[in-house]
Amino acid sequence: MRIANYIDGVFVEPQNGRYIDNIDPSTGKIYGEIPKSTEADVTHAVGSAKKAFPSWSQLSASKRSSYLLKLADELDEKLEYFAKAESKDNGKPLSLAKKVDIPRAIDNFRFFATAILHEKSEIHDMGISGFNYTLRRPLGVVACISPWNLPLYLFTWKIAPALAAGNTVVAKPSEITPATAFILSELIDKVGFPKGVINIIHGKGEDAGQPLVSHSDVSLISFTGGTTTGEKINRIAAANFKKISLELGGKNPNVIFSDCDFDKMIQTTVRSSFSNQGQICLCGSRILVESNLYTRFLKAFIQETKKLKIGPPMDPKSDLGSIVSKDHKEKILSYVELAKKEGGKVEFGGESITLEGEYSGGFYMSPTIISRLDMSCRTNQEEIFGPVVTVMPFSSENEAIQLANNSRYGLAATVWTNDLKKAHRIADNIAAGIIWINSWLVRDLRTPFGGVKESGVGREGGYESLRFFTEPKNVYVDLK
Ligand code: TXE
Repeated sequence: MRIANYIDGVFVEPQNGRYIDNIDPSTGKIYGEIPKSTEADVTHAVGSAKKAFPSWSQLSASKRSSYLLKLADELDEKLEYFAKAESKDNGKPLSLAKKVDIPRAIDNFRFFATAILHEKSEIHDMGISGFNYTLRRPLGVVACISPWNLPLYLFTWKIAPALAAGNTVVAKPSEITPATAFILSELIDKVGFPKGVINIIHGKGEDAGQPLVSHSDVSLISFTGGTTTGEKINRIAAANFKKISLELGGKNPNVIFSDCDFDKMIQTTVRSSFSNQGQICLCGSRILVESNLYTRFLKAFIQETKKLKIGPPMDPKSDLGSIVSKDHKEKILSYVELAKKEGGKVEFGGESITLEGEYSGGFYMSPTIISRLDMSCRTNQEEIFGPVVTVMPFSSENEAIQLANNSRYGLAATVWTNDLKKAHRIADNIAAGIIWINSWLVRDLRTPFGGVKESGVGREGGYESLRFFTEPKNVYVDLK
């Protein structure tokens, strides 16, 4: 697969003619080429988005909606094809891509395509003296930068509301997983979006992402990725007064009380720990268990984790596929070594796994459970972003809250208890943007999504997204 940039409605090579290898993580082999775009390509893309902005922003909401709905229908028809491409590019089980990633990308388009049909303006009435009305207008050219863990899911989570609100877009998917954004650009072309409304640039963060977020004609940045990258981008945005939303890392607590529904909790905790090989910013990586349940929990959790099958992503029997890249697998395994040095006990897993035959060069590892660490160690403070969890006991509600909040991150948390009052109390006291009580990863696209502390700035989702991708303008009319 030779990937091309999509700029001004045309598939183009990077101007320097250079490419980087695209690696299939399930085999470790090169299977395609990705443009190594630079500032010249970004300038071209931003210029085309700028040219397209006046007419796109002036189209009626229903016209913009119909383009997005057509795109959703096209994607729906090719769900299987996109799921296979996602699984090959990322290493995630095909079953997950079919059930979660691609359906959610379709939903993103449908949700925002229809949400804009119901938008209305606000009026603040001042009686007989006058009134205010508030217009919400698109900003212009916006930059959408997405990561590799949920490639099309997060790419569309940004471009759908940006386009629906009337902005034109330059989007950069992760260079580690560019395939589905590329084949989406083929569908965008087929649907016939006006030229320049959506431009997709491929390449590395420093070569293509940085010039994009720095460009003076880009007025808004929506970014999901690592906290260090987010900090760098935030500095650029601040110096240039750009509107910004940052969805960054997490080190989410999963707080389990002994009065919970044990079977449901165990099944869900296995998923919240190891889905997508633990490479979801919402995974619960610090498991806190009430001490009177600790031994029973650990035994059952290990028993259920043992049942997970690690295998080729395309195999329907695989629960875990491969880690996204060699570098990332090495990073995860280095944290397992660190955990041992910090006094942790590997209760299960912690190993690199080599499959047979054509998959022998793939990046596989076992789901890993570590105990006996305290909250202050690096293993419990730094985002590992892999199939590695720690398990710790707590003896009171207050201690659970303290441990949960002992983190520089604050994205999500899960609470397991059948005591309704306690559940609400804990939800209120944990510093995080998203709390699930007796569940995990239930997503309603209308709800605000994002984190506190080093997990990010701002919220996206539902009307939060439509507000983020527009600028309010208040107009006062004097009647006196
Ligand atoms: O992410 P990066 P990486 C975490 C996770 C992971 C770590 C690093 O802990 O180990 O981040 O992952 C683009 N200007 N998460 O290195 O670099 C880049 O090309 C503009 C959590 O893969 O943040 C890609 O498109 N753009 C996370 C995107 O930023 C830049 C998901 C994300 O890449 C850039 C992924 C720059 N200077 C990783 N540098 C989550 N919260 O979901 C890079 N990029």
